[in-house]
Amino acid sequence: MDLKHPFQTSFSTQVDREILILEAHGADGTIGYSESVAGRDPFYSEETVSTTAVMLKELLVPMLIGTTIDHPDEVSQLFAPIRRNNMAISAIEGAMWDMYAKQRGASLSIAFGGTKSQVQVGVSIGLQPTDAALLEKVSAAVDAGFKRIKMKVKPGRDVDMIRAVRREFPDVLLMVDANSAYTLDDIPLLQRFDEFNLMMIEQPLAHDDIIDHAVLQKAISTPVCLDESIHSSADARKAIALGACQIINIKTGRVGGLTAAKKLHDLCAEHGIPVWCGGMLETGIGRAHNIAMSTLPNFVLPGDTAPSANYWHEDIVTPEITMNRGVIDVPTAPGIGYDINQEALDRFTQSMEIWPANGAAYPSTLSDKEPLHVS
Ligand code: OSB
Ligand code: MG
Repeated sequence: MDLKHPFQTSFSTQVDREILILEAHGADGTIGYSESVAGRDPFYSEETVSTTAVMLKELLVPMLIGTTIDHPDEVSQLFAPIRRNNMAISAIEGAMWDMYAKQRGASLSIAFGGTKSQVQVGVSIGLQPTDAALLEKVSAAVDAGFKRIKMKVKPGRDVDMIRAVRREFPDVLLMVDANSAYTLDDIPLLQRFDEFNLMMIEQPLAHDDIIDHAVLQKAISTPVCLDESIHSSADARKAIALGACQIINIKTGRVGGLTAAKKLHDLCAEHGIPVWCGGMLETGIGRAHNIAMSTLPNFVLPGDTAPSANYWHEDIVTPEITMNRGVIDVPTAPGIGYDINQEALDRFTQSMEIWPANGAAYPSTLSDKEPLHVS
């Protein structure tokens, strides 16, 4: 799917997304939907579309098929012996959550234990070629009512750029995301961010670091938020104990699913660490899961759950996800709460693979598709 605008971070420029969509067909005909957030390249994390497909096909689906699951938490338990591969696990676990909610006639939010009927929405703005182009983007985002603005930064596109935005927008809730572009040698530079009253700086240091972030947090007043470094509740516990961050961004894909995300959320709540929902340029399917997750009570900061039109010319859910002045009304229909735009999904689908359960019959429309070759 082509993005409306290229999305540039310190690690890559994305112009489109290749996305693995998973449909889980229940014996009763219920279909659960989910999306793997893995990218085409292993630049955000080690997982990719291909590794996700291999893990699902060769390991996760065979483990799940034939297993009786009474609650999606059991999916998380079933896969607990597997090291990492969180995005692949999250994809299959998310589809089971959707199916579970639909079978109970409950929205995913309610089935999951969410408590909010609306979620607060921020926007993530990629690196722009010039400050003027960035100011235009920020201005449009402020006009649209986003509850906070996040800008990507990297060495050479930081202090002067942030100053230019702050000068024009002195009161807007502003934060930056470095996606691991700095090192401890940059402490003097990162200290200069302190004058801009940023809500937080997200993942300034290495993707696999917790210790250096604790050193940095002691040297700057801007709160550090961790993204890439946190794959589990255990990671979060260590980061909190060391003082490596004051805020955590939770992404279902990165932490291995909704059940794992809730555990992490609860741990953060116990320690007074606010959380927010990160984004991975999802389609409406992954976005719907993110919205449901954001209804847990400790998601107190606006998330990267911008509406469909921020990313896509056409989304694969219907109605598309919309917001009103930075607020999304949580859907109340069963499961993810949005229908699939099947015509669009079929049009975007380049290949499909069916993993049958014990010889059960599949709708012929599915088997018409070209198989996906992952090896
Ligand atoms: O670091 O939060 C990130 C997109 C892809 C990979 C990593 C990140 C992002 C974003 C975009 O910041 C968030 C969104 O989906 O709007
Ligand atoms: Mg981030």
